[in-house]
Amino acid sequence: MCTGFFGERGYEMKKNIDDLAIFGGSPAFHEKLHVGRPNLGDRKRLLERLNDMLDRKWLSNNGPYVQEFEQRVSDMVGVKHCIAMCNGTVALEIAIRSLELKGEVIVPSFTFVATAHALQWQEITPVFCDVDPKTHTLDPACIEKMITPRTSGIIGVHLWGRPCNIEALEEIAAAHKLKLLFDAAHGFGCSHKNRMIGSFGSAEVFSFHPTKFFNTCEGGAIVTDDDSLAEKIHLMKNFGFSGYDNVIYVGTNGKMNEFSALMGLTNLESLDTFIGVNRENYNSYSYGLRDLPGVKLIDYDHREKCNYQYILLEIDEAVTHVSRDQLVDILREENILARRYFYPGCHKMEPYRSYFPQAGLVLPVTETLVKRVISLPNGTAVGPNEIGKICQIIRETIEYGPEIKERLSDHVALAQVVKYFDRATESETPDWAEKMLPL
Ligand code: T4K
Repeated sequence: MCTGFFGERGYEMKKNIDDLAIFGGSPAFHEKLHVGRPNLGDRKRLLERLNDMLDRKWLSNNGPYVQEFEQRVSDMVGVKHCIAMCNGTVALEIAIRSLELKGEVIVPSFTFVATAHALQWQEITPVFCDVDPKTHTLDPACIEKMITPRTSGIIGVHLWGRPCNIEALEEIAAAHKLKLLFDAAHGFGCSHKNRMIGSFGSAEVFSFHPTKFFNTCEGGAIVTDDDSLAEKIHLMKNFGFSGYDNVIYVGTNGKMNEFSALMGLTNLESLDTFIGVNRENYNSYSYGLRDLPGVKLIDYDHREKCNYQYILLEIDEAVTHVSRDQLVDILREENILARRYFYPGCHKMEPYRSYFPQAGLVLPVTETLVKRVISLPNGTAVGPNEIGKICQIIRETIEYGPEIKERLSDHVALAQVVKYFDRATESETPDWAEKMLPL
């Protein structure tokens, strides 16, 4: 037993390993700390706008708040067109369709499954390509190997808000006459070489889901500088209507409603505050986890604009002894609901797992990352106190890694025995259980 656990470092809550909630201690937090708690702007302004909307009785279909929101976003990103949508997934589907992608499209597997589904939904094959181990975005060196005569485009994902290797992707797309689209679901408020994300490729797609650093309740947008593409997208997101009774295109219902737009306008007014809080939180995590062997905190390029939304760790089990999954279990028991974004990788999800059972062979970096990455709480719902405690639990867990790992395997064995007895009709302890348990 190690007596110095937590107590010596100024936190009263844990004195030894037994005090970890996973071994029966009280959780470090009474309330659950979520990854992806929504950031909310000024409530008074929100309610004023809501009342205005109710008085006006204009709730959807290109209302005044949607128009104002689109103008604000396109000004901020520095593009000619922003077409607001009901969510990021539908925005991706419409962007893909408006660009006339077909056959095969190259995408990372290390992304939220919506990137792949938006293609498959339209019977376009997502061809999974590996990512760069440093940036976690498409590895240009791998893309060329995946191009076939059926390839029509590339979708780069600015994962965690860190830009893809945009110049390399542009070069490959131009050389092979492929369309280039970016899934910028994480990239709102971020820049690349002092140009805002949203202004690259043929078009880019944002998500404004509550788990994003900026939200419109549900929502998304396509941003582009291409006038004819924008016109097509406007038609597609509104059933193909070009004026009353005149349908000139096949379309769907991708419209953003007025409530989402007014929520967006209100949250835009607090954007700098949200970024400031995220940056402070990132610095607190950086300090709390400094020099911790086997634990790497995500790097952001501080010279660029950045939303600092994802507090991502890579856990090298060979050094930490405790695995990523064990760490997630430990934290969850403490009411820190860490997430394994984006486990297990799209290629391991259906239907892709059945379509491409061998895909993992060409995705060695993805396969490693999905086993290492852990996402921690961020945003206005946490501050330095919570982060201090979270870091301390991680630090001590890793410092006492071998001992905790051993205890956890006893724990698993105990759970197996309990399960066995639950099922067994006889009350005898099985031989294997007697050998495994320190009873
Ligand atoms: N491309 C990429 C790269 C994406 O990451 C996403 C979405 C998309 C495309 C598609 O955009 P959208 O169609 O979603 O606009 C979440 C989100 O559902 C998803 O939007 C997001 N990416 C993905 C990264 O995360 P889950 O399964 O993790 O969500 P959930 O419900 O577990 O929520 C996470 C945590 O947030 C929970 O612990 C509770 C908290 N939460 C969540 C909501 C919705 C709240 O506190 N309040 C809330 O209202 O997928």
